[in-house]
Amino acid sequence: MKKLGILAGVAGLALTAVLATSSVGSAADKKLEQLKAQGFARVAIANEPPYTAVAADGKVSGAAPDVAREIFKRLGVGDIVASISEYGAMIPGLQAGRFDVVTAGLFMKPERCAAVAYSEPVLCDAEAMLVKKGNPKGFKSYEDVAKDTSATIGAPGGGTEEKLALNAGVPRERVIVVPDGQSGLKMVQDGRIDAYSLPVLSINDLMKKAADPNLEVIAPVQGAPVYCDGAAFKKGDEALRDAYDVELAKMKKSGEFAKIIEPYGFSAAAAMSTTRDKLCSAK
Ligand code: 6CS
Repeated sequence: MKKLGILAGVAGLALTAVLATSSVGSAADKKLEQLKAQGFARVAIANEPPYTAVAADGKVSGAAPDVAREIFKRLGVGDIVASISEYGAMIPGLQAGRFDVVTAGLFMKPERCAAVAYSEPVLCDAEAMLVKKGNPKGFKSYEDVAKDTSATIGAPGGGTEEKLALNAGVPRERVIVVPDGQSGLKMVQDGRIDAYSLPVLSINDLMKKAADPNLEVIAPVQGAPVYCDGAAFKKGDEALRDAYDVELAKMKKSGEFAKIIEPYGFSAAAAMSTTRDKLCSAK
């Protein structure tokens, strides 16, 4: 009788394991099936070239959405539909179910890694500042802005540069929230802010399009880390995130990942030289 009891116990465990696996499996399938049925994945972007861009005709491009579009296609999800969001509103929007994923260059940092399920790294970049020609206030770092009690710096609301400036000691009232790149450029041109900070490739894109000889780019901002983003999924959608990572890894291996992001100025090697775990545990 004892043997029978043990056998029944083992069978019970095996059945639980099968049901558990199938329920995890069905969780991934459920979300992915839902996106397949929907025909598209709703992505949050910021419209900050070359990370993300929306043309006058509504066409969405940029390195982050282009990678996402290709991966979702491989997962059987026909396309992506983008909504423009401020960086600080992306994670709350994802958690509220307004987006299926954030593909916007949302840099991985421990506090964000605690709030979302990031993919492996996609786009890496250093930080920059746009200033008047000649860098009249001699900025090299966010600390330099803090030390100059009359200096103001513009940055995206809820963005990394805003956080870096505040953490460097720039008082809240001297960190100006700027809604987009064009506004930041104009505010520097008009002398309403002394610097505007975004990642290097974003500032370079603004500079190239403005072609204004009275502006200068300070890059990289001394003391600021090189960050990498990933696609950010809602906590609970880890199985979908894992499916996304499988395709991302294949594209990194085949060279297709580099083909998409490098024309935008990003380095595939930089993204492949690090991992989500390293970036999410960075001090
Ligand atoms: O992740 C962020 O917060 C930053 N990422 C980009 C691509 N631009 C500015 C933003 O602050």
